[in-house]
Amino acid sequence: MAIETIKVPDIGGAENVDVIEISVAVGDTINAEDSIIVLESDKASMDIPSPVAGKVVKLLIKEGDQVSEGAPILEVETESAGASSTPDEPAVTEAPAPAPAAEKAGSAGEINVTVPDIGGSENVDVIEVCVKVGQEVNEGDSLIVLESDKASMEVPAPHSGKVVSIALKEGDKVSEGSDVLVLSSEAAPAPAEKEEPPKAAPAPASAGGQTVDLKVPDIGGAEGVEVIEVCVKEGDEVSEGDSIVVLESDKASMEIPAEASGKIVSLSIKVGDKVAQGHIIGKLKGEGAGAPAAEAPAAPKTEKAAPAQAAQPAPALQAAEPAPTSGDVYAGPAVRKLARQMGVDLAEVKSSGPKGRITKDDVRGFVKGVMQGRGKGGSAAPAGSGIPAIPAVDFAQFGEVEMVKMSKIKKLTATNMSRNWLNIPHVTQFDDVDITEMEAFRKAMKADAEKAGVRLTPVPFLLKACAAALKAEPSFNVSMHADGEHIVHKKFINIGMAVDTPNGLMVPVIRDVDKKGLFELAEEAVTLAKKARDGKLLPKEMQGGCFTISSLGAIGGTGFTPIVNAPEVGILGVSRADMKPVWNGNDFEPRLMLPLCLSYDHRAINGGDAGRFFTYLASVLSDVRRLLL
Ligand code: CAO
Repeated sequence: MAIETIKVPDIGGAENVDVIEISVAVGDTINAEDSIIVLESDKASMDIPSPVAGKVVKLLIKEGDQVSEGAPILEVETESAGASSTPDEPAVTEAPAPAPAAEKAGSAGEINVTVPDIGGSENVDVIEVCVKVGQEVNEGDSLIVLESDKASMEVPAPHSGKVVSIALKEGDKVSEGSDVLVLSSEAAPAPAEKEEPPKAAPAPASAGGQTVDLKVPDIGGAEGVEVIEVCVKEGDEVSEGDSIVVLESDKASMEIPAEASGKIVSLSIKVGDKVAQGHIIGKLKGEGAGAPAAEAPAAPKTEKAAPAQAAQPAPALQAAEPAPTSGDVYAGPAVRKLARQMGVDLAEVKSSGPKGRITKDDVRGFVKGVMQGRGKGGSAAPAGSGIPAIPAVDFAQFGEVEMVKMSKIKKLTATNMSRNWLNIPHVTQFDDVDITEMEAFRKAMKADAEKAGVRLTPVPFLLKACAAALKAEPSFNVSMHADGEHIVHKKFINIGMAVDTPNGLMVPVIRDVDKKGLFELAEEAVTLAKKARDGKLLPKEMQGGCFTISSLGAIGGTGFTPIVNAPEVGILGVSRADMKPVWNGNDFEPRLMLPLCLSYDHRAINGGDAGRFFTYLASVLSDVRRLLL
């Protein structure tokens, strides 16, 4: 056992760098290369990895401290005195520049593409293979994506050609020189001349009181790069190095810093513009008097570039990150990796770190929030669904308002409706069904029904007809299994009936509809509807439905699009029957037409099934004698 003091490694000469996150606590067991703290300069944020494995016994700094190379960070109890506490190699290195994949001559017309210089990183994970054998690629197309614990980077094709074979797969570990793939090319170039990392554009360190153009510096030859954020506005005072705009290509995002201190006189680009090297961003009036100062390098910094080489842009970084929907996403590599592992879009995460930086805890908190929100309900779309929330409005500003608390049932209905609407790809089909004969029969049977103590409305007929259609077209009597891989076919026919109650919508379920007569169904429908309105339904009386009928016939309307009552896959909406002139081949005849709308879950049911179900249902309602067949 030995106690090692871990110190801040070479961080590119940066001094008094803020400690913005301590990633470990006393008592934690850490592995070599685990991130222990996050530092942030004005140019970059960087995870400092532990050079040794062991148990953290003492923290020697706290968040908010400022540190330079050599500052003690923490003490680790290790198995034995081993690695130097201040590694020779800088612990934080710049992620590699976007050098195209290296290439070696293979057989005639074929080039063996290898991993280029990736900043000395070794055994870097291949997290994505972007091409397939046989695929034509253009020079610069991404071949693979690599990810170390410090950065993710795309390896672009060194020239155009066809992928002949691929030498690696996702999950492999590679270093500089590892074989990537073989590329055939009619004009295979001579062995690659490795591209130099893009040079910083010369720029005046001070404009010396003069008005100078702010230009996009050398951004590695990238063209048509999108401006995703303009960080300043006209009249702003900026210091040399302050970010003016953020650019994002499909391979990297990079901040363009001010080349000198001064005042922004004008801006000539806006978010969404596409730019390339030399594009004029705006004009800057320099501080003080005098001629422009001597040329000094100024270059974009990437979000992940470590200060050790921050003056060199590395636009190949970040490609594997989920593309932020906002240029404001501000997070270190370890946080980005965690977010990617958890499938979190950082643009949706609320930051709590200094200067709006997203921390690991923010990502974890976001995931926790999403998980806790699941099943809890609420009428809004779940966090993380990507659906923007409906903004809160103070309606009192427009006139008098009254706040009424939603009943439990209304809240539950809101949750279920949102869930079903968002989860189910709905299709709604409409038809007008001739129920002239059915209505005549119903009226004829009314007296008998009353003698039997029941009220015969159209609903029992609809129940009976739907049961027959579910039997004839069993594709509607199913549910999607939660595993997403099975369909559950039901051998029973229970039908739910939407009931409008003062407390909200309730759906009691009538069991074994296919085995019951019209009077029995009428009686049960009335009893359950009354129980629903009196708030006396038992949970079991609302469970086990295979299909739902939502009748607005007594209320009115000519059609609507009912929402499927998951896990059922179909619902019949019934509107008000009306006398309509129907062409019988010779004349228009007055017929009682019932407008029906059938919504179904298109994951489980296809249009053909729905057409057959609906046609059968219509035939039964048009001629109820068919129910006897
Ligand atoms: N067209 C014309 N008249 C109709 C009709 C239709 N489609 N459906 C019912 N009627 C008539 C009935 O025949 C009855 O008249 P008679 O007494 O002369 O026979 C009258 O309207 C009243 O019927 P009812 O509402 O008492 O009974 P019902 O069986 O038609 O409906 C129930 C029962 C529980 C379905 C209904 O009361 C109800 O709550 N409907 C609302 C359902 C709902 O809210 N759906 C929307 C859910 S999604 O938001």
